Amino acid sequence: MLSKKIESALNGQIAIEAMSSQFYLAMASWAETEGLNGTAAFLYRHSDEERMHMLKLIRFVNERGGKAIVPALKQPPRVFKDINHIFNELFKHEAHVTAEINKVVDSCLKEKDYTTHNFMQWYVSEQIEEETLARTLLDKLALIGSDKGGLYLFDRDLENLTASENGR
Ligand code: OFO
Repeated sequence: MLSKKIESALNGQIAIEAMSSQFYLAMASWAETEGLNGTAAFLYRHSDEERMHMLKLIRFVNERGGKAIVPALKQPPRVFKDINHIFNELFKHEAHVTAEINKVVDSCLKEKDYTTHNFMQWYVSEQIEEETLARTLLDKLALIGSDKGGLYLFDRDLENLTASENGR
């Protein structure tokens, strides 16, 4: 059975995952309208993954005797400056998510809720992967600078990466 404190921490995390999904969906849609099809495919997939993170939490809260709260959705930004802006925002957002996940993990230890602590480890490893990927993409973009050919290849690489992940 979840304590009220952990239930509310997990509901907070549900809202964060929902917000992440919306945020990346807005980025995906913007990228699609800019002709960045690989970037759009990558971000649509990322948005779906965040929704999956949210669902996993909802199911866990309910299974452990709590009540999951489906959060209201905030309007994400409609316009992004360029592809660098997108990946900078994505990286910053993931770092924020990691900090929030760490807070939940910390509360689990304080409350001696080892079951939820164990469940949250999946999110901890997921964040390591996501932050590393975002950092790698930012590094690549820094190398490319304003080179149009480089950007074209970057976008195509993201298309291939997403196609291979989807085929998994
Ligand atoms: Fe990328 O954030 Fe979910 O956990």
